[in-house]
Amino acid sequence: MDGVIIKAYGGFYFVWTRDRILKCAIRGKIRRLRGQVLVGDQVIVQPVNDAEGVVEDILPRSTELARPPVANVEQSVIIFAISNPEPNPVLLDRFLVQSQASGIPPVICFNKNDLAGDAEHVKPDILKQYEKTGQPVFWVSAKTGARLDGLREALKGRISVLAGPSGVGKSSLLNTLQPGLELKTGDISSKLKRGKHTTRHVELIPLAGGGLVADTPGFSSMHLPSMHREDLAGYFNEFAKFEDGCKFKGCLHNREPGCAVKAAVERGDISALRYRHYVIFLAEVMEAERRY
Ligand SMILES: Nc1nc2c(ncn2[C@@H]2O[C@H](COP(=O)(O)OP(=O)(O)O)[C@@H](O)[C@H]2O)c(=O)[nH]1
Ligand SMILES: [Mg+2]
Ligand SMILES: [Zn+2]
Repeated sequence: MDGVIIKAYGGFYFVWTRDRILKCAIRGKIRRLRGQVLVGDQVIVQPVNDAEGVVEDILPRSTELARPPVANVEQSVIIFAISNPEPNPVLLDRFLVQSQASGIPPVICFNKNDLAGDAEHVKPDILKQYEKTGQPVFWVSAKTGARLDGLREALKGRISVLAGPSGVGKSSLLNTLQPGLELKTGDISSKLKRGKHTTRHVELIPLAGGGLVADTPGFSSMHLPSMHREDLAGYFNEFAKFEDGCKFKGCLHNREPGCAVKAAVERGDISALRYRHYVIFLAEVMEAERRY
């Protein structure tokens, strides 16, 4: 039968077969043939009893994420809180670019909407601009469980990774989606104290509604993946419909005259905030190009 590796521990692989989890050894021949085994790998298993089996083969991967190391990820869920901690839109855009550049389509989830009544906390207008980026946006509350249906639907039948800063409620969301899970959650200060020494072993969590989710600290590198300067605009989806109007082919929408993207920003058809982030990232990409 086939399954997905959801955890590696103590030399064993835990394989989810849709109705159970089998603790499996792997044939030495397969390990030699296929190299590193990753969480997310699709495998063929031979059950030896109700709880144990042997991995007979590993199927080819569709994607391979380096950090966190997970195979066959089909979607990232980029989570920010509308407040506490204050959302950082440039970091959100960085996650959006990193995910797309890794070949993984992102969805956006804004958590802690129960705090929306708290005027001093929230800057919802900034976050509302993300409704226009072409990525699905879910406004939820892990605390009250409000409006989780859309997110639950998006997770169904796929392998997803959660990404987002510490304290935005990634683990809380999974606990709410999957009662009984009881992942550790906590306040931000205690997390910072625990620091970088916590082991980052990756694990996929099977959801009752269908789907597998990795609760990870997110893309741990803040650097943009290496890319050509011309590629960056492709990760700002709402630029696409204006690009044909640029005077120069290969326009970087930066200092070129006759740029239709900049004109759209001036008219307010493209968010000025998003455009500013594009210009920041463009400088980074060009700087990296110079170094290599
Ligand atoms: N008010 C509110 N607090 C939340 C919500 N979700 C999580 N929290 C709190 O935010 C803190 C961090 O949550 P946690 O799930 O550990 O965040 P993670 O670091 O992203 O996994 C905890 O104190 C949670 O109780 C929410 O929807 N509303
Ligand atoms: Mg967590
Ligand atoms: Zn242009």
